[in-house]
Amino acid sequence: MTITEIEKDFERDIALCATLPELQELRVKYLGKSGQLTVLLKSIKDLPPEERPTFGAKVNELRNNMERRFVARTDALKQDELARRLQEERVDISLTSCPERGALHPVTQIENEICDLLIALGFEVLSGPEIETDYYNFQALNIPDDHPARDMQDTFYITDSILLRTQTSAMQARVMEKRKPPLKIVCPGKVFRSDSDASHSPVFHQIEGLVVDKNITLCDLKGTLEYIAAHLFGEQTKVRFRPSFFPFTEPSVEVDLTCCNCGGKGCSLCKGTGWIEVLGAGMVNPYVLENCGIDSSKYNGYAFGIGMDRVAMIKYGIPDIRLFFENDKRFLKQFAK
Ligand code: 2NM
Repeated sequence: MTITEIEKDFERDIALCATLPELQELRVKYLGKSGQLTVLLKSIKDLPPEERPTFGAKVNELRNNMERRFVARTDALKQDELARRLQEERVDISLTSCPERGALHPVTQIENEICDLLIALGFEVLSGPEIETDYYNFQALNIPDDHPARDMQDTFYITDSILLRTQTSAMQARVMEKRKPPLKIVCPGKVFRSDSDASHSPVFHQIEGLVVDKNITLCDLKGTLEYIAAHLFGEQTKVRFRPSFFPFTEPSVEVDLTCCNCGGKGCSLCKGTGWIEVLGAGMVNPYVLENCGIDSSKYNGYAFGIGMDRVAMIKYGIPDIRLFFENDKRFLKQFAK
């Protein structure tokens, strides 16, 4: 083969060469030990001496040119290979790099607000077990065996004497039994009752306050509730006591606040009355104190219980308590601070 023929073949071959192994084969074909160009170079000895320098120079020129072409083609194929891998092995790191930011549940926000207000008055925040004994949930709190609150319909029983607490005051009975007065405690937490509609959920959140000391009066209770009401619903909020009955308090009161929606004029939220019932309270029944080993001739106290889900419903105009327990992010997001 002549130099020109080899050069023509080489140009065609290298143009068709699409991979690095193919390129390596090509190098062997032309520049290997028995490659076409090598063979040509070896044939130099068969030429007449005067033709050798020109021939040698031409072959060398072709070989140098081939080397340059191999280098250039190798670089190009490596570039193609890199681009292909970058495309194929692409990982979208943006997918998990930015998790959504969480926020406190609206009822947790109310709980924190009320706890902070009471901590400022010197109350201690305590939590107790959600699974309680009949004794602490009912008997110690002066709820007799035949009281309607004990009915199987209202209480989730685990055994005859173990149940899901229906009120956080069960914990307060434990504390009164263990410690000596003065006591100033607040117990927030989940409570359970077998009841379900737009305003009742089988699990809801209560916060109960208890003060036991000497010479406590209903005025102390009212002052504390006015302070909480003013901070939760606004400075202008008024508090009203109506006589009521609870087994664990005597006297007992139901507590109304002026409607935070209309300011007392009357609207659909307060059903035209200007007042909304928000909590129950009273002076701790002396029987309860005695049940817990506190001398009721020396000590007395007040207690109150607030349904925090109800407070959140009133404050934010939420029509159905069950929304708090569905974990629908579209609902919960609205309360993110
Ligand atoms: C209420 C209403 C009235 C209450 C009573 C007690 C205790 F432990 F002293 F007996 N704790 N909480 C109480 C009183 C709770 O909730 C509507």
